[in-house]
Amino acid sequence: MKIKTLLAGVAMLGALALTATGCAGSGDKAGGDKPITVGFAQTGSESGWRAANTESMKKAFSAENGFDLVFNAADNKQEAQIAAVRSFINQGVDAIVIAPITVDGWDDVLKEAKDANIPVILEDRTVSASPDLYASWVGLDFTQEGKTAGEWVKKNFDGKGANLVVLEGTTGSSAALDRSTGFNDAIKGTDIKVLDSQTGDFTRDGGKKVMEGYLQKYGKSINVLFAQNDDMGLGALDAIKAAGLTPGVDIQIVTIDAVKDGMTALSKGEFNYIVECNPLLGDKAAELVKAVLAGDTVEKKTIVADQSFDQEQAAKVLDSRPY
Ligand code: GZL
Repeated sequence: MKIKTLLAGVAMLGALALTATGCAGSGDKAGGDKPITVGFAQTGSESGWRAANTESMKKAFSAENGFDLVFNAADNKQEAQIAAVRSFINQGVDAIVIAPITVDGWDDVLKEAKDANIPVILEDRTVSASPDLYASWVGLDFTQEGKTAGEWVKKNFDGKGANLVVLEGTTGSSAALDRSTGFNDAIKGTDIKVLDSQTGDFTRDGGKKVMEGYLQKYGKSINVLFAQNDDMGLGALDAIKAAGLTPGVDIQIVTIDAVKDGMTALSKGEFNYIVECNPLLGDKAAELVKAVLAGDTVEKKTIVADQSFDQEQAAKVLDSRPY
């Protein structure tokens, strides 16, 4: 990797060379007493998952851990997020962390960061830009999450002529794209009919509005809902109850995330199955920033493990859940 090669070469030339190449601070910043300034471009505050992820990142990039965090939440708009990254570059931060709202559109600003010799770490979602443009990514296996949800639907509904509706996440996000891929692969070849699939943008309000439309159009013919995050599923609960139907019984619900409110709904029998998506990525992201600034070789990808829960398991673990 360019930065590492540069540092390795310069290290042999001694301190003077370090100053000459502008890497002088890099080594100090990783281990010295000067705080590491990190610009973090968060998607926004669209869901309970995002709140837990933001809390994890702020705790990890704290002053006592040697960081000076510049935080920006982009209100789920990619153009605002790219503008935030550009402002971090102009501020001359030591490193940038991004939770990219969508996969496309990152090449130019990532090139600008590279040209400014500011390493970028991705957390949570991924991008389509070349891996040469960022130092590392830490996140989850969204395809597997979708597959696990699909396997539960197949196990419980194949052979029954069931009708399914889907609440997709933010259009163009790797989380929504990959969950759809994994889910659709899992139900391929079954007699489960997908009546409709629209985005609720990972929000409760979005989930409620789209579910209201589904209920008007398909009514009681809907047997199962796959919501690509808990928050859209929680919004759909309101619509299902307002239609006089019993969630978890008339319409069975599988979601992804396993945040507190989702696990509560699952333990109460309103949801039927949840696939976890671990938001606690801050410590690993902070470890990667320090390693990259120290010139260490880092893994290009780190995938954090997930688990899944049925109603009985949720009731058992609810009080001990970390988020
Ligand atoms: C997944 C994350 C998704 C969550 C949603 O890692 O990107 O975004 O599943 C959140 O709850 O809005």
